[in-house]
Amino acid sequence: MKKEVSDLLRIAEKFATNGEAESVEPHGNGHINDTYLLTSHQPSGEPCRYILQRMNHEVFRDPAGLMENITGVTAFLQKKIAESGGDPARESLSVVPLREGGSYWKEEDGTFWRMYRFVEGADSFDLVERPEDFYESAVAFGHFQKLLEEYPAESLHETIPNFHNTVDRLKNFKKAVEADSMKRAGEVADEIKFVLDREEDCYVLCDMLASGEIPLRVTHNDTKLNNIMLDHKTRKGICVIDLDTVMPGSALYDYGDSIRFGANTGAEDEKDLSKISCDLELFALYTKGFIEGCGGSLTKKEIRLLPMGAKLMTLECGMRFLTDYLEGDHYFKIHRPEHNLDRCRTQFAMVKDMEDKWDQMQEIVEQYL
Ligand code: ADP
Ligand code: GN1
Ligand code: MG
Repeated sequence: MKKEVSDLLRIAEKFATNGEAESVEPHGNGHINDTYLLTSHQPSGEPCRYILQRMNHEVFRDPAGLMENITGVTAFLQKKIAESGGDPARESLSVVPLREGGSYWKEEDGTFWRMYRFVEGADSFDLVERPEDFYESAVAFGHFQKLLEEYPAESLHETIPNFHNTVDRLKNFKKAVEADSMKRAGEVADEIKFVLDREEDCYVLCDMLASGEIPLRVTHNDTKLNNIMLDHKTRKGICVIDLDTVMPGSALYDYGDSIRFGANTGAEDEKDLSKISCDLELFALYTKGFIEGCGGSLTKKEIRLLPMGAKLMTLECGMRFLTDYLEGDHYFKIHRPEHNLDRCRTQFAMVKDMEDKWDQMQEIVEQYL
């Protein structure tokens, strides 16, 4: 479903950009949407940049509901940021509307498109280059959640039902093993066993949310490092992006997913598993930043459960990569044949390392109780 540049420019023209769209090229390393950088020139000659995205409507079944969430959340954030003296145009995503009105464009071929203003003077990272960056991302993700504390959760569409319901993910994983549609289960027997040996863990957060022991909050749910823009000058987390999964969830999801990705000493798709481990210094830095960013809103129970959040988000993500591999790689974008299997293996190696370091992880979080 790849589009020609001429088509992309034609689609871009539907949106209320400044000036005429001039060039468009693929951008970023997201696994879900097709992302392009669009440059236009204003009459003054000044370039102006935008993000043009094809929303993955196989993953997000209700693009209209998704965009309603995003326009609602960004408007809410912009108001809050302005009230506290910040710059709403840089510190929040801004949706560029269609010239004819509306927040997204539906092509005749059934694809869905949207546009954001490009957050200038900032970068997103696929690996932690400097520990301070990881700390700043934690402050920003924590603060993001704090800002959304009063957002009317009931108005949010559930863009992917049961997104971080680990029990439901386990059920789907077992179905994929059972069906074995690609005849791949035999070669990944060790990975399947890894999950089944940890079946009980999958219930921990779901049960606590159901019993009210930990609160349901409005959370981001996809807090990997490349979903935050760090300011070039200040290196602060200036803007949280990729708001497709903002939904009711647990603070432990946001915390855990960041640790899963950013505290790993290797890349998410590293083939050499000896490079994979949970860096405890990064773990401690992120913990400090996230608790600070949340501004006192985390309960003691949540703080105590932070290591469990990290472990479960990592196990869940590995299970999702493995499920996709067993089902024939339909969900996550892959760039080589066993990409999802490689990704699954790094996640499980990270889980194993966290289990070995469990007491130290617990000690790190306990100083905040
Ligand atoms: P996906 O859901 O596929 O991960 P994202 O919305 O995260 O898509 O976009 C992919 C990448 O594009 C991001 O990691 C980031 O580098 C870049 N990006 C997205 N939105 C913006 C924006 N408004 N300004 C600058 N860069 C952006
Ligand atoms: C996807 O969209 P992106 O690339 O930021 C996925 C996350 C996974 C992540 C693994 C909507 O995130 O849940 O944790 O890949 N997003 C969706 O890298 O499924
Ligand atoms: Mg992303």
